[in-house]
Amino acid sequence: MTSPSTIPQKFITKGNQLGVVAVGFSGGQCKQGVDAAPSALIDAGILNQLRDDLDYEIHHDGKIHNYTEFLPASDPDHRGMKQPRAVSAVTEQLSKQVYEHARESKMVLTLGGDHSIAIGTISGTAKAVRERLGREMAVIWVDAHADINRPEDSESGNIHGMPLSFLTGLAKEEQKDIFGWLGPEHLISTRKLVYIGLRDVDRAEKQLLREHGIKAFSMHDVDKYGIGRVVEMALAHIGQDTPIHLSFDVDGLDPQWAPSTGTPVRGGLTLREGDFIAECVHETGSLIAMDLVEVNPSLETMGASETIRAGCSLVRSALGDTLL
Ligand SMILES: [Mn+2]
Repeated sequence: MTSPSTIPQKFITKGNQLGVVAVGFSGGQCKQGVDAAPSALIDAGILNQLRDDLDYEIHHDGKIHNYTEFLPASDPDHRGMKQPRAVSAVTEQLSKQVYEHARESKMVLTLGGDHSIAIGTISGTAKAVRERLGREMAVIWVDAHADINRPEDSESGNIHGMPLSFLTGLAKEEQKDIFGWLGPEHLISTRKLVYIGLRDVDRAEKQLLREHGIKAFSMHDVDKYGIGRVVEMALAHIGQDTPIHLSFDVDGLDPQWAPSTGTPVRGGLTLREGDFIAECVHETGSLIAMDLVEVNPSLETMGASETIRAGCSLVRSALGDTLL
């Protein structure tokens, strides 16, 4: 059984109020189906559980946003990026939605969608945190992939592999309708970014991580130190005086636990390790927002319900569910 969290919130005054944005968007990659994740997660009862078991007051417009009204008629590749104007337009809208919740000092939960949507979510919370608290926030990025390719470094051109290059300012684009809306208020520092779970990192990404001294705990580190020590080191790097945005790609988990995802990679986190990360981030009292992305219920008939259940568990854990 579950009960409301007893952890005091350090950076949000309305910690029991949860702004929810459901994003049915798959344009940051090429596989259909990841846009169906929010409704699958909601049908599985995630919002009811958060309301009934964890006592959150849910602020959700009841919609699964697919932003069709914002999609451009024509969207040719740019610097190798696929569907750049669509991803830009969608994330710009999402950024405003997340900002509106975060500005009111609520906890924010975004259900994706592919990971390109983090350009919207993180820019929205980063802006709200700057305005409301006058400080920078940190991002914990749990993922098999580093998602920090600059457009020219990407082999696939899929923007879900690039969000962190734009969010850290390592990639820039002058063209107004292709992420030109991102301003300094939307960005995060490479010093405030921490990865957990990496195991499929491109060569150019490895170089970026090294050059910029970005804190990253790969599966090698999880094997070497254990998940307890890894999370401890990740949180120590961030420090206690910094709000945290947790961006959780379900492919951070091993395909054994989350097979229904676009780019599964073997050798990942167990579901317990994933829940443990989420529980520890909640315990800090510093969590202000969470994304759950890349659940794709259409990819595996057998594994879809397993993956959805895993996703629900990660969200509950981050929002205060405990084993005891
Ligand atoms: Mn990702």
